[in-house]
Amino acid sequence: MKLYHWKPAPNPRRVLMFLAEKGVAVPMEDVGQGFTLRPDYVQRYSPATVPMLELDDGTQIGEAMAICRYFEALYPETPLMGVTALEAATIDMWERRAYEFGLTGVAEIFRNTHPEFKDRCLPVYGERLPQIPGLVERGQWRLRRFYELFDAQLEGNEFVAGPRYTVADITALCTIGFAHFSKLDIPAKYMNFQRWYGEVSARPSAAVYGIAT
Ligand SMILES: N[C@@H](CCC(=O)N[C@@H](CS)C(=O)NCC(=O)O)C(=O)O
Repeated sequence: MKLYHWKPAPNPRRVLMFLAEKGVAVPMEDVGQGFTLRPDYVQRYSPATVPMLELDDGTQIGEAMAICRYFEALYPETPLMGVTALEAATIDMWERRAYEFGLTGVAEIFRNTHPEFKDRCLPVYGERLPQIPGLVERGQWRLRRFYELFDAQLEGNEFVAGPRYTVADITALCTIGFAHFSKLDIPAKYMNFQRWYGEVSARPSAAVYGIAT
């Protein structure tokens, strides 16, 4: 198998951190080329996104959480997606909120403002998709909601989904890294979020791309 990624993009980082937490090593290839993916990769995998896991029989698994779920089933030791039905549902709920409010919020702001994505506000190849200024405002709203919601959740909870580190922490941390890159750091008033961030960014898994944020 091979895991295709793009340093330091946030979505593949979710999978790399997941594997690091599990202590699982997988062959990998960085298919980034400047601000785009390499043409040979886009041709090989038409959804044209990373991460993507290709199995030895050619099966392609895209979407970060689908790939994580595959590895969770293969390596159930050190569970990161919950064991009981309630744990699994709670972790899934918070992971999706981190993705929907946090990561998607930063992506909307980033891709609709950065000059390198002027005609690619979504990962498209072979067609133009111009930036939409209104999405910047919507992204800012999503991100404000993310900070507010997660700060409240982290009051009295050690980690995002409760007492254990899970994939919900990984998606939230990858969001913060991406937000930091875009100068959209956690507002200082969110003390619970700041406390959590200090702790999870010190874990070895946070350094998968050689960066702690
Ligand atoms: N929903 C996908 C999102 C994947 C995604 O958007 N990945 C970005 C990198 S973070 C990408 O492949 N971008 C390609 C491009 O901008 O051309 C997932 O969860 O894996």
